[in-house]
Amino acid sequence: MSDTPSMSDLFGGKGSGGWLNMPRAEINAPGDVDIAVVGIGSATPYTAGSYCHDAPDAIRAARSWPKILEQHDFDLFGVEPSEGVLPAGITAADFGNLDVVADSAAEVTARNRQIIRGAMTGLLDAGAVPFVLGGDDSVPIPVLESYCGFAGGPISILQIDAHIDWRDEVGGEREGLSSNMRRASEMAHVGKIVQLGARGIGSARKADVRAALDYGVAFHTMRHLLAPDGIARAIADLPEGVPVYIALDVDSMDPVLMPAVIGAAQGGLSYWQMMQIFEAVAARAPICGFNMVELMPARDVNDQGALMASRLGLSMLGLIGRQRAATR
Ligand SMILES: [Mn+2]
Repeated sequence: MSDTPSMSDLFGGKGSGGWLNMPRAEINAPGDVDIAVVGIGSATPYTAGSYCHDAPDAIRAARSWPKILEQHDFDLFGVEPSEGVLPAGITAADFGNLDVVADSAAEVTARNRQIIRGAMTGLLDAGAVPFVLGGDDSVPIPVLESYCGFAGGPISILQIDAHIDWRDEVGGEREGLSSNMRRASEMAHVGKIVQLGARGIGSARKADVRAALDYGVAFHTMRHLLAPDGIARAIADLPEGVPVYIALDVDSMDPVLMPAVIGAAQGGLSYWQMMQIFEAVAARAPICGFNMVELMPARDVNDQGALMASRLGLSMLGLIGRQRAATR
């Protein structure tokens, strides 16, 4: 650690709570919290390793000083005076990290997915909005499976990612990080899938793009998002009022802004474009879940990636909070 003062040093040291110094809670006793933050370091890593396993704690460490949620946030509220990030009466808690293991052995990953489904189902049954800090991009598969009995009915998915993740399998693994949207498309409770930000070269091949188009995915590639009204047109493809799950891969951002990724693709989203996307979704449909995956702490530079991830999460938290408050 360096001796350079941090924001935490300036504004009251390290909090004793969870991410953003939220109260901590137990996954086995969800209570009636509105927004449930859960760290899920691993689900089904490839044999190359679970390189995002420590991301939830890196995100927590980046921005968690006392009172942070009670300060005024100019990104969410401009100069409209606010009491803090969450509206009065809206609660959020950090449920810590699930007891998953960073190992690609089949029996381990099957247990990881079972643990994840158990935790998510419990939170959804309690009426909370799951807010997942991953983990690699295999984490959303068991999370999305958990919506099969969701009281809100069928869901849409908004994926924000440089990569489309439509591989049927990679090296025989069907539950891995390159297959999440393909697996989601097979779930009976998943309807419209809108995918934003595709660019560059990832694992996708001709047949994968074809399968996604055949399913009816609305693709808005990075190039299209940059066209006039590109973001508004993309979000208009989400069915209005249908609960939407937001699957965010942080490599959707430009690697200059988000260095802590394994799949860096040039020409990505900026911070304010991401804010525009978040605000447009929040105005379009109730957000029934959120995941932020693929932060790779070993690739980070001066905590820049972790700080960005924490900031993006903070914005999403505030928007979900406002949505919940408006429907009370
Ligand atoms: Mn990706």
